[in-house]
Amino acid sequence: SHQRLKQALISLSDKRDVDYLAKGLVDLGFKLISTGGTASALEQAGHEVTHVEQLTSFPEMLDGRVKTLHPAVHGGILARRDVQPHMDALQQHGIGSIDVVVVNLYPFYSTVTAPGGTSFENGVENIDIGGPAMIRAAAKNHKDVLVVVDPADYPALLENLKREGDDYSFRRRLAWKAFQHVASYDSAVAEWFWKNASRHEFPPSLSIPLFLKSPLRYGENPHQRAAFYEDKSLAEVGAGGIATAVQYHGKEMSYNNYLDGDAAWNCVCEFTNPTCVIVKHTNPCGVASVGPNTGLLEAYQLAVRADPVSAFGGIVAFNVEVDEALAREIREFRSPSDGETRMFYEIVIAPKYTEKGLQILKGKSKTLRILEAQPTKAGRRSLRQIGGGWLLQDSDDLTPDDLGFRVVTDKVPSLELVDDAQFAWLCCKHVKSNAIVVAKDNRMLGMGSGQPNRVKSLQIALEKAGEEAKGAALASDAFFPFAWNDAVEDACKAGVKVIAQPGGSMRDQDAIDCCNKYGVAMVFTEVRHFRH
Ligand code: 93A
Repeated sequence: SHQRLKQALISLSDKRDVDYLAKGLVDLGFKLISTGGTASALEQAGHEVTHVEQLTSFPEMLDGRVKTLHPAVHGGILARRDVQPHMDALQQHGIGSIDVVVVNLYPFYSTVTAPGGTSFENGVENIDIGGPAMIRAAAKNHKDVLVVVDPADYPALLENLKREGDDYSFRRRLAWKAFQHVASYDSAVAEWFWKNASRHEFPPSLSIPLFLKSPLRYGENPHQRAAFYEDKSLAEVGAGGIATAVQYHGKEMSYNNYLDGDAAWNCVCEFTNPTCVIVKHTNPCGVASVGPNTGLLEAYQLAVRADPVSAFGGIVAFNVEVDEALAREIREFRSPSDGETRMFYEIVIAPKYTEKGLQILKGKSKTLRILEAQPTKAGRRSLRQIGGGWLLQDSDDLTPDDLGFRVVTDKVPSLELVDDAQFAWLCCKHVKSNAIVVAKDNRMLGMGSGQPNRVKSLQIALEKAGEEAKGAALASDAFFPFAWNDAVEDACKAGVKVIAQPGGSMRDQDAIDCCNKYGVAMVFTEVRHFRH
């Protein structure tokens, strides 16, 4: 709607679709202004370009650190068209106004996350200063300037410019995207500096660069809207995990799939032996490890057997490659409950698949989601929202190797039983409190989760383990406040041979006395694994 010559400033690191953009702008009567590399690209595509240096009468200097940081650029962007003194000032200094700003920033992310890494100096050089300054200036003056930071918005920009009359809401939306873009960018820079300068300081930096990965169909329930954001600062440390998994097959991942998939994957990554974990509603309901001489096939079967009813519709995760034989077993295995129904799963996750294995799994069903993920690294932060704020904690990274399993009873457990107790303890860590796990020979026999009452969790776990509880190990995520006629005595009566718990209750002695009476071993870990 302006009579004067319209100008667009284009300065891009990601030069995708620049020719399309330039053509569209030129057709609409725009004059193009551009920086070094972008100007060359435009000229090569046959467009006429004003170089920023012509505008500023100043050369690009300091190895390009100062290119567009100049009043001839920023005055042209920031001047308010409806304020006469602003326009007079532009006139006085011979500055033309800039109506469209298209900028994307130095690729800081891909540089600092490049495989093989990069030097600190090179990371610093890739921090864009002039680009964000232009984006912020244009977004601030969005009433008069259209600002685009995403090539996906080029068509909408051109459409909008073509249309008669001004769409103020479009301008505002672009401004929002622009500030969001710069904020994420600066968060990434801040995170990276924190990691390089003071990663051991606590509390840590919380400038998390979140990027929308995909909208989700819905949240935990269909009436809740939902979306999935990726924390790109994690890519830097190669954190792995479910967010960066590759999906080979199946229906699109849902909100609950991500939650449950995360739980299954984090749990299975804990184990060093070949292991299968089956998760239902974020709780492992089947876990089995096998030694190097037994096939993973057996781990899978044992994991299902721990609780076939819960495993149905669950998430199956492996920490080693899924081959043809295993894939066939997953496809064909019938529920041990009735020996007939084929098992149904939401997701299979593994670090790798053989070609044949993948092909066979794809044949199980159209919907089965097949994911390949990289091991989740320790040292993550756990963040949870509460009303009015966020709670931060380190992720719970302790493993049985970090703990002493101190024997406190007359009965000393055999080495084999200590192994069972450690296995049960490791499973327990991934079960919602109050958590009780019964295990033997590297497999979970039963678990009780999420009960507000420890006795109830214990009863559920023992019930699931059934007769197999006899001679097994039992782990509790926290201490037993009572023993006699309570959880400890129930466990002893069920025939477990060793109980692992943190200890620390006022009535620890009752628990010990009770175990002594029944000839059961008890070990204290002195560490608890609440998971609320
Ligand atoms: O080095 S800068 O921080 N200083 C500047 O003045 C400046 N102006 C534009 N970075 C600057 N830019 C960035 O250069 C843009 O954000 C864009 O990413 C890139 C485009 O450079 P070229 O056109 O030379 O490829």
